[in-house]
Amino acid sequence: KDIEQELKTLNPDDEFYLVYMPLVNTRSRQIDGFEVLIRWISPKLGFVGPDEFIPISESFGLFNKIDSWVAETAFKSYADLKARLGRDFKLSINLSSAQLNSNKLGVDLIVLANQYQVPPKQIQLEMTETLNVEYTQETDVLLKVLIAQGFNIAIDDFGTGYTALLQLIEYPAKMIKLDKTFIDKSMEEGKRSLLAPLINICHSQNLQVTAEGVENEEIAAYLTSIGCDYLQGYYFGKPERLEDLSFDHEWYN
Ligand code: G
Ligand code: G
Ligand code: MN
Ligand code: NA
Repeated sequence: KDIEQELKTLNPDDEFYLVYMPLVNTRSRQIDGFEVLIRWISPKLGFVGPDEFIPISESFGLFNKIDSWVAETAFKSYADLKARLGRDFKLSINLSSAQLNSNKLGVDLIVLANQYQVPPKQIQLEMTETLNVEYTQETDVLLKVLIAQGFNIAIDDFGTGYTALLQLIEYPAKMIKLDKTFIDKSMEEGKRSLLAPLINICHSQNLQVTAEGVENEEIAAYLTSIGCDYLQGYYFGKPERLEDLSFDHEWYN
């Protein structure tokens, strides 16, 4: 109730901010991009996590505002981040499933990418619960328009129960992101044999694979050995505000 009220009235620039989490390419062991995550500190409620406020914002139709703010703020930072990094990189943003039936989102993304001169091919759009929600004609059109513009679609949180393998293959995505809980389970003795075939199936369908929640070198090395394409996790970097990202690590060369 309070969350809803605060979300309705806040000025996003005052209360939201973004944190950036590195995406590491397993072949080069270099940073190839960042996933952008939203954070909210409310003067009244304190820190509220996205796990809590995103579902609420969706149920009250406030998500358009939040997604557009995230996209705009992330795209605005692209040129600066590219200059600091010294090369091009991918920006990955999470989209709310609640919006995937509206073409407002598509228009916003295209306009904003153009306005801030971010090539859509450098942008990855992560979608989760969508796969749960009905895949409507509108969703299909929206995704095809975005893909035609060059945007990349990723399926987020695979392994948490929402996505079936068949849906995965039919979805027009280029990337699948394996959730931390799924990676952790698959690393247990006796279960390791599950991961490599899954990665092979993805590759056979032209899907690249990102593993999330990588916390140490052992897991990183193992995932690399079975063909995982990208790694993400605290081992390579926690989500940090732009000004707190430090580029002196070996994976930033
Ligand atoms: O970053 P954290 O682990 O607290 O994120 C919790 C959940 O909220 C994750 O599922 C994440 O994908 C989602 N999330 C974080 N930032 C955003 C955002 O900017 N937009 C959307 N739609 N979801 C986000
Ligand atoms: O749903 P999504 O994968 O977008 O959520 C990303 C969230 O997962 C981040 O907010 C982050 O807090 C959490 N996360 C990412 N990497 C790690 C990790 O290596 N360890 C732990 N414990 N949490 C992680
Ligand atoms: Mn994500
Ligand atoms: Na997510």
